[in-house]
Amino acid sequence: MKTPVDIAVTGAAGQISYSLLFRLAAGDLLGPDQPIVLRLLEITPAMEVLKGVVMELHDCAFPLLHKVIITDDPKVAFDNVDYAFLVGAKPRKQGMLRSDLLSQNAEIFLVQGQALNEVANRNVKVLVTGNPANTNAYLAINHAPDLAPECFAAMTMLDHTRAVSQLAQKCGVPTRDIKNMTVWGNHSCMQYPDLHNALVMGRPALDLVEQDWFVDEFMPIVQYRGAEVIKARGQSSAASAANAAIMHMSTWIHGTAEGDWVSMAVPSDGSYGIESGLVFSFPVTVADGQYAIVKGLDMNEFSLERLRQNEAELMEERKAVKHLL
Ligand code: NAX
Repeated sequence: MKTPVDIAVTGAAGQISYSLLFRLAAGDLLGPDQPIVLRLLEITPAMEVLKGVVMELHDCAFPLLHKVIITDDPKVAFDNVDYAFLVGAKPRKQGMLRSDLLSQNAEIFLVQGQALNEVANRNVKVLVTGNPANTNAYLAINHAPDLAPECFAAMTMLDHTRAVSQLAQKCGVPTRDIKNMTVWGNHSCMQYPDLHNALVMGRPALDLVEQDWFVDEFMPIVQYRGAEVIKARGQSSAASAANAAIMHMSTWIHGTAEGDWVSMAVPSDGSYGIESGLVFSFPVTVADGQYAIVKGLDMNEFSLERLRQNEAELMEERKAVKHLL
C-alpha cells in the first residue's frame, strides 16, 4: 500500500464539505490505490457538528481513509499537507456591507496563508473556494512569502462547468463534446463566460448559436446561476461546488486533456493586460502539476471591456482589504 497523502479541508462542517469529504475519502481525487489522511479545520463552535461528520466518515468504512484529524488550529490542519481545500469562510449576513464581508474573510485567509507558509509541504496545491474567492486567494498568497504564488488558485471551475453544461444543452450534445470553454475574471456576477473560443464537436460555438443567445441568455444564466440555485433550494450550491473543487484539483494534478483547457483563477502574469498579481480567472492548461495561462487568444472589444470590468472589480476588492496586506 502507498504512503498516505495528507489533504486539508477547511470549513469541514459546512455544506460543501458534507459532499467534498466523502468524495475525497472514496478516492475521487487521487484514485483507488492512494490512501489519504483528512486534516479537517473548523472554528471552535462548529467542532460538535464536525464530530458528527467524522462519525459518518468512519461509518462508511472507506478503505482509503487512513486517518481523520480534526482541529481548530490552522497549523495543525496544514502540517505537511500536499493539498489544501480552503472552503471555510464567513457568510454574508443581512445588513452586512460588502466591505465588511471582504475584511472579515480577509482576516481568515491572512491567518491561513501564514500557517500554510509555516507548515505546509513546499509544493502544496491550495485551492480557495470560500468567497470572495479571488481576493481571499490574493490575501493568502501575500501572507505566504515562502511559497510560490503558483501554489495557489481560486475556484471558478463551477462557473466553468455551468457554462459547459449550458452550451451542451443548447447544442444538444454531451458535455464531453464541448472544448475550450473560458470563464474570465472574478468569481462574482461580473465574471465573463466567453464563447469566442469554445468548440462544439470541433466547430466554433459561435457558428452554432446566435449572438443574442450568447449575450442575453447564456451569459446571465451562468453569472446568476448561484442565485437561482439558492432560490430553488433555499441553500447555496453545495454538491456541484464540491464536484468543481475535485475537478479543479484533479486537473491541477493530472493535467488538461490534449487540445482542451479549463478556467482557473490564478495570479496574473500580466496576460491580456490584467494587472500582475491579481488572482484572475484565465483559460489554463496544466502539465506536470503546473498550470500555464493560455496566451495569445484574439480578443475583440466586447471581450476586452468585460476583462477590464473584472479587473476593476478585483482592484476595488483589493482596496477594501489593503489595511491587511
Ligand atoms: P457553510 O456556511 O455551510 O460552511 C462554511 C463553514 O466554514 C462553516 O462550517 C464555518 O464554521 C466554517 N468556517 C468559518 N470560518 C472558518 C475559519 N476561520 N476556519 C475554518 N472554518 C471556518 O458554507 P458552504 O456552503 O460550505 O460554502 C463555503 C464557501 O464557499 C462560502 O464562502 C461560499 O460563498 C463559497 N462558495 C464558493 C463557490 C465558488 O465557486 N468559488 C461556489 C459555492 C459557494 O458559494
